[in-house]
Amino acid sequence: MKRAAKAHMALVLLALLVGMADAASLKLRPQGAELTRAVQAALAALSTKELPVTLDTGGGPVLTLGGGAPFNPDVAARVIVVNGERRIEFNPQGPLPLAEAVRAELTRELGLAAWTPAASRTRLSGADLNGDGKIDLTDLALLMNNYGKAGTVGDLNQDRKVDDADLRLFSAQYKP
Ligand SMILES: [Ca+2]
Ligand SMILES: [Ca+2]
Repeated sequence: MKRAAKAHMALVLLALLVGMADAASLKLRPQGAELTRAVQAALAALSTKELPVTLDTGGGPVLTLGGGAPFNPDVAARVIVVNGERRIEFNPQGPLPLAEAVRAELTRELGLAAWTPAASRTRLSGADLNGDGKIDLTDLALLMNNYGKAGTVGDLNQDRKVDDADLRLFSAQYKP
């Protein structure tokens, strides 16, 4: 049997299993209630049942509404580095509503193709193993090649081995 056919069969079998919900947590440190709400609303718009996207304020860039220096009135936000710490400052009088500015900046920060659940799943689930922006049978073939091995390619849950748990995570993200 060809590898793709074998992979496809594995997937069909897996589809019968209950998909294990994964989650992506993003390290961001929004300051203040208004900005925190805007960030949480933005992440909620990325979330799906298969891949909830949650906020982890234990690290990552600091997000502030306003900054230490005056803004160019044309910019919605700017990224600066203070003492080695990355800060994203949003212009309170900027050209975009805060919710839009947050989405635009985080789209760039996270390297998303768009602020959509599909783009977030591709970028954040770890299932796009070859990094080509699609989750497809090529990725499943890579996973199957490493199945049963210790390694990182195909290790979606990062426990340093590639096994059924990773295959279940993959199948939860794969939308043919
Ligand atoms: Ca891929
Ligand atoms: Ca694993």
